[in-house]
Amino acid sequence: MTRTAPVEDPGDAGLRVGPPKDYAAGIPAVASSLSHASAQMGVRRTLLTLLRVNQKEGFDCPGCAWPEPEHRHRAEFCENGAKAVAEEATVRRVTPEFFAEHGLEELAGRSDYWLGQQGRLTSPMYRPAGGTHYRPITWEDAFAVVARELAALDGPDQAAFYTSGRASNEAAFVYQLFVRLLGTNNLPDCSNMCHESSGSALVETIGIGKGSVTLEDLHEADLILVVGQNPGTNHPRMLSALERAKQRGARVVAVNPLPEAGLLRFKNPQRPSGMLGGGTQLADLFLQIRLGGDQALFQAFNRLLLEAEDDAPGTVLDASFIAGHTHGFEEFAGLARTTSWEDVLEATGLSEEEIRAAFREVLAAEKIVVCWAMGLTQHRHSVPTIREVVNFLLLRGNIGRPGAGLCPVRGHSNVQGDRTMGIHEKPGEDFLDALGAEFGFAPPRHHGHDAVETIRAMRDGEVKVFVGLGGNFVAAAPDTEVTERALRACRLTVQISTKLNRSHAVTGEQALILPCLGRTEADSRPWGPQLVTVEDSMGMVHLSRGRLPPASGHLLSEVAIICRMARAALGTDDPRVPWQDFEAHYDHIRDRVARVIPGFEEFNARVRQPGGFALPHPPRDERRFTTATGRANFTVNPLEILRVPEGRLLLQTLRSHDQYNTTIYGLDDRYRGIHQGRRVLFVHRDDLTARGLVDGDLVDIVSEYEDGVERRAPGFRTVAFPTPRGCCAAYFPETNVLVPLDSTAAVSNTPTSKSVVVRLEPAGAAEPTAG
Ligand SMILES: Nc1nc2c(c(=O)[nH]1)N[C@H]1C(S)=C(S)[C@@H](COP(=O)(O)OP(=O)(O)OC[C@H]3O[C@@H](n4cnc5c(=O)[nH]c(N)nc54)[C@H](O)[C@@H]3O)O[C@H]1N2
Ligand SMILES: Nc1nc2c(c(=O)[nH]1)N[C@H]1C(S)=C(S)[C@@H](COP(=O)(O)OP(=O)(O)OC[C@H]3O[C@@H](n4cnc5c(=O)[nH]c(N)nc54)[C@H](O)[C@@H]3O)O[C@H]1N2
Ligand SMILES: [Mo]
Repeated sequence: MTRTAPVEDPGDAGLRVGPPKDYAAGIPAVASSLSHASAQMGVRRTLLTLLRVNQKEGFDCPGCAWPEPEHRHRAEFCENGAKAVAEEATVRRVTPEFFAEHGLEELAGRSDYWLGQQGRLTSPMYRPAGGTHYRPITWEDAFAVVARELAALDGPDQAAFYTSGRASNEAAFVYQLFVRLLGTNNLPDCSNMCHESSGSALVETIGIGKGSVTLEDLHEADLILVVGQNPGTNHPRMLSALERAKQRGARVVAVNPLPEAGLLRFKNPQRPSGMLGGGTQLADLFLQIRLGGDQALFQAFNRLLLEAEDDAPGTVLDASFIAGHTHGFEEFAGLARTTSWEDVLEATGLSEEEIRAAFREVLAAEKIVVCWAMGLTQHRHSVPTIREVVNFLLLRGNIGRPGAGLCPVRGHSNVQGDRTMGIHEKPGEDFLDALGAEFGFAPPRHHGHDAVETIRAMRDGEVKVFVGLGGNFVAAAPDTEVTERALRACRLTVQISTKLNRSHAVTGEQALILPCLGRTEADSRPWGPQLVTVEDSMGMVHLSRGRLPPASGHLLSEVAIICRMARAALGTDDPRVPWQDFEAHYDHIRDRVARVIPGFEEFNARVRQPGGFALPHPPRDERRFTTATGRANFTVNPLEILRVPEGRLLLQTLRSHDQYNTTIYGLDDRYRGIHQGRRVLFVHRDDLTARGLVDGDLVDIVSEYEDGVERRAPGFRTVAFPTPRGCCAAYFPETNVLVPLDSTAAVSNTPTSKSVVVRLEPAGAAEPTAG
């Protein structure tokens, strides 16, 4: 197979900035997905592959966790799903010769874009201590290295096992089993940096950390609030659901600091008329809120609801729901009534009239759904903010009835399933009891490290072996310099991956790359082709079956890699787990899942029914709340206002249209008018002027934090942009260097990637730093 790798890092030399778009999708989206896919796969492979995405006999789209509609269009994929597939089904290859040619030091100096463009990993590779290059290793020897280094630890808590949300249910289940048999709960995962705040707030208030709506609920809603989310780029298929709801008369209110194209208007590429016409106007109202202002906004709504009820008793709140199903109303209402407009206007940056206009939509709606993503979860006060969203829905009984509810929109395609399978550093007692009983062992009960705690532990020499089941921990984690130092301090780092990324270049003393099959590829085992399962954002479990021939004859499935690693580490004569049966036929794994995890009874049979099956969700299904009080909990959350010192800005780090987290597909961000560059900083024109800057100036972004450390991201081009005054935005992972490790959300410990206090300096003003 020939490698057609791009020769050089293109850098930002060709950066062009145009006006932002006010609509998403349409013909440019179809054209973009096909051209990107053809460049990676060729035309024939593109068509054959894309036709299988999310079809009943095909594979689950590795793009995002948005659920499949029941009646699928022949092309139920979107521009960004197509790019995610092309990225995996590419014909480019990273071979042992590649690693002989490119040493670790060189790789560490390459951009994420360049690394990803090299193609699929093909063979297991090993970097011995002190080695400058990776060299080939057999699978058997690779597992022996892992076993040796695990055995050399003082205890199992000196190892950490990361999971990224693409791992299948089957891989996740055997992975956590292996880790707990070793004796640790050190299972950090991408959730810790993503929707952990949602899980924390929801478990406490409704008893389950998952959203309470189905796709049908969205279609039936009267009002959908889309808060802190950019679906046009990150969940494009959600736009079809919003469009459908609108056709039934729903109203949509978007709450976002940025006028994101997909929130404003949508041209549906699945329908010919949608490609050409003006498209559907999606948002009826757009609240351009300050970063971190959402807690105040929902508190204002809650106060207005209580007042409206006072004015017309018995007509606004759902008194019987509140009395019959909730706890803590009086205490909550007491504080809510004292919410001050002055605080609300300061925190949100909105006018009272704008908030009252949105409130009229709220009052007019019988059934309300609130959707949210990273704009709500990655702030210091994210958990109180989401609790306030729950209060808002509880007041009118908008949880557990059709057309209404909570809709945290998940990121990775199986991140929710991985948590269901036990990927959790703080597992529940019931889960551990069931796991221990099934496999005849005593699982560790003490909590393990989450992502941020894992970085600290590696930095401090307390964790010495790091294993990553997918993902790109080095680039996804905050405080890049600290994280890189932490990983370099390990004895061994192991990455189970499909594609080359920064985590292969920044390694421990020894490092292993274990290349695995992707979703699109056929997983042939002695007992026939294997299927895996995933759970979408709305708790539907279904099959995924790859068809393409594997990228290389040396690849193993994730399940096979974990089972063999477990056998090597725990001993081949360990009778507790039939790792070889598990690896040979995944039905054996599913049989065990069925016995350990509630809701998976008859797993093998039910998941083979068309469309799979829905997991139970007590609040949604029967208005049952498995909280400490046995009811849905109203909560009291003192308002937090993010105040920024004089002359500073609040920076949010977000995704461009041409990336999947740390995977950079290309250098355009079409909807925001950016072409051929990524080091851009979106700032309000008046904030530029106030600093003596103009659009196009080159600046360093310097983050300031209470630890006194100054973190610097050099060389960003300013772009005058319609963002609220005092707020700015730039892409991750380039700006992760600015997010302080210790700056995390209360309760969930999620890095505050959406509120970093920064100042701007003319580029190059500071002394150059080493590295
Ligand atoms: N194509 C593509 N799809 C993806 C991904 C990808 O990288 N590429 N990533 C996947 C993953 S893992 C995830 S978690 C999701 C992420 O999906 P999103 O959460 O949509 O991703 P972000 O780019 O982080 O965008 C955050 C949005 O919230 C807004 N925002 C920021 N701060 C605030 C705030 O304080 N209040 C409000 N109201 N809004 C705010 C931003 O302006 C932006 O529109 O997407 C998933 N899908
Ligand atoms: N500053 C800032 N930082 C953030 C965020 C932010 O908004 N701002 N967002 C956070 C969020 S929401 C998330 S979810 C994390 C994402 O963190 P991660 O999930 O760790 O990162 P990804 O970039 O999604 O991982 C991409 C890599 O996964 C591997 N991969 C892809 N498919 C497969 C597969 O099928 N199997 C295996 N084994 N490997 C595969 C490939 O090698 C690829 O390079 O980043 C977080 N970091
Ligand atoms: Mo995520």
